[in-house]
Amino acid sequence: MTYAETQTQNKEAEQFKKQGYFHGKGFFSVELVDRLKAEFDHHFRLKQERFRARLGSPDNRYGANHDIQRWNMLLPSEGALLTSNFFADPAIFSVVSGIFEGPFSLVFLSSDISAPGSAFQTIHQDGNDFAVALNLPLVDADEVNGSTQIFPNTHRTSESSPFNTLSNSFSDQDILDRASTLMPMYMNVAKGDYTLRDLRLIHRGTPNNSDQLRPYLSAIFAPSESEEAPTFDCIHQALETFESFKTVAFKSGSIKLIDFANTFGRMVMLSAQSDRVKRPIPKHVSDRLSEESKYVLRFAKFEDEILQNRVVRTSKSSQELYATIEECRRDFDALVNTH
Ligand SMILES: O=C(O)CCC(=O)C(=O)O
Ligand SMILES: [Fe+2]
Repeated sequence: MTYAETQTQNKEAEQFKKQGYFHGKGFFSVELVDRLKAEFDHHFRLKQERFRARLGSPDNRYGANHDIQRWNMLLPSEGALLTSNFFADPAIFSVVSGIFEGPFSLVFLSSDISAPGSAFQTIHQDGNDFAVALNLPLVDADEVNGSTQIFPNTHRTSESSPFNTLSNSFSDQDILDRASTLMPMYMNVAKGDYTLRDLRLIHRGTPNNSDQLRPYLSAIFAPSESEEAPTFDCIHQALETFESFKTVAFKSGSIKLIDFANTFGRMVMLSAQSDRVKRPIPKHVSDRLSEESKYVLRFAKFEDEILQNRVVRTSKSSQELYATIEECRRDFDALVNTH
């Protein structure tokens, strides 16, 4: 990379730090996006069939697995969705590295799909903790099919506070109060664009009034506090618990239980620092990953032992996760009993 290019990417990171987002326009080729979409569509159809076979047609108020007519789907560990290395494209990686200024990892390689009939979401932050979402829209998105609405600058605690990566403590009500004095902006995107968004930035999904799905690929990067992780046995137990919560929650149709289950799943993957434990990365796939991709995926499970053994799996990390599983099981049972 030339010096001039480094400077440009630092500007992108600076813009992100100031505004809480960055919009890269016309970055990926439309051919690549169409190829990713063809694979995505195939996997999403299978996901919906699996969902219905296991849990019945989603007759909860959401009609989907995440929110009203909104789906989340983790991407598979195969095909162009992984081997295109889109999530760690060198130029994007350089911007993301400039934002983190320290170690980070790819915790979720997922997607946000709003289906026709989705509604305005409650205005929210995705969490109080700093993390970065890379979105790659698979279709053009605007006010008709529901691009995401954001409230610029709200990832910082106030207009005058500088960017930092500390967690904030805004409650749901604080977020609504803060947003009520500000103007949101539709982040309209075209195929080939990408966006980066601070997960603390206040935002919401908007209605999809078209007759087509509006899928965004989303890669979520989080700071890596250490290079240690729980054992795979422990993570598997946590993921089994997640599956059992989902079965109970979706069969009950209770939004409270569904939200609890989904939040638990996110927490497990965050503590594992990877969603690629039940989806190990085959050798023929990892052989096609770039150095940047291998770096961000270092907490994933790999068939290739050298790649897999880069992080230390300790009993201390496992014990913390086991304790959380127990606590959440008790909370979940209590919630079930009140229904
Ligand atoms: O898909 C979108 O436009 C935003 C969805 C979102 O913010 C969420 O589900 O947390
Ligand atoms: Fe969100």
